[in-house]
Amino acid sequence: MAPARVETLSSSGLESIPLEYVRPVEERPTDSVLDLTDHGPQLPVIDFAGWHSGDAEERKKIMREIAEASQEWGAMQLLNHGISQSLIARLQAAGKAFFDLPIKDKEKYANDSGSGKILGYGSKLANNASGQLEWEDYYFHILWPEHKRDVANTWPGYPSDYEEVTVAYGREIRKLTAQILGALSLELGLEEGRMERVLGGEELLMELKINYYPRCPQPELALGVEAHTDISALTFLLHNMVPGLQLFHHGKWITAKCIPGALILQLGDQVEIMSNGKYSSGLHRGLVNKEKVRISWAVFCCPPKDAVIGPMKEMVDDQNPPLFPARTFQEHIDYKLFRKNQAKEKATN
Ligand code: AKG
Repeated sequence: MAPARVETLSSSGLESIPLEYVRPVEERPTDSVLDLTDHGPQLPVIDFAGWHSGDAEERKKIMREIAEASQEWGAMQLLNHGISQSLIARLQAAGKAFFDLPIKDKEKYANDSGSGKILGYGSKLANNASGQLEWEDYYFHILWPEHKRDVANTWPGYPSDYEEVTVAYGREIRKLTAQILGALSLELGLEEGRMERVLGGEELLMELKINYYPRCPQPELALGVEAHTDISALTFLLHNMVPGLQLFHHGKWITAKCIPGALILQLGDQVEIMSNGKYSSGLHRGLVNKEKVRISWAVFCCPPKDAVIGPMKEMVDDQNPPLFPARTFQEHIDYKLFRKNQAKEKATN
């Protein structure tokens, strides 16, 4: 049976959310009316403008800032990242136009994640007895490399410029990925191309997930995305300037400020593993709200499924034993799913 779309629930005018969306007490956001005046610690903001300046000192400073944010937060906001604001505006307009379609038109692109067809329009399926769900619908497809994206069968066919703008955005994110991985490698004392090569080089995979979070009548009970670290190496995130992303920092959930023009960069598990814990994979979650639809665009940069990722040999010695086993990326995905299901089973027993 096709899962219920969260958008259908939201637009039905219901006043209380179905039980499957009610999070356990310990997961509920205590700050669902987000306090954006909080003057406490904030996600580091890094101005990338000087990267191409040819000034070696400026480049070193940016690399240092990226490495510090990667150790301390596992996430950062990047300003002047080199992707034009007009391209970003077109990408966002195309994604929004798709989600503005009536649900019956979006259903033509529905995935069937229960039977392993994960690409396309979807909503989370309850994958065990506890049946816990997230307050979002999404669209998920492969963005890169070109020979792995099946545009005709797995991308939205509407609006007409979706493919053109999304391909152009993918090309820009691919360049930025190489630059960030270069900075992270150099800061570990490695050769600039080292991490990118381990992650598959030309075969590095990029997947786009458009997260669509409808208005929620009880945001204090629900989550748009539950707390997790990304399985990817890097994740680049854009949003429609509606707050909701929170990062876990020193025991507290911090709401990322909405900064015009910024791109949020999250480090995922693969970078944490390769660096043997020198960089951290940031724990984060997504909140929803009563007033506004939130949309985010996440590009997950991942190794190919059969690439074996473990701590890089340069990161390991007698004083620094490996903190993680080497696994293929597919094994890592299975391991995380298994652990999550185990935790849920424990919670329901
Ligand atoms: C995810 O898609 O994995 C996210 O964490 C999305 C976060 C957001 O929407 O801000």
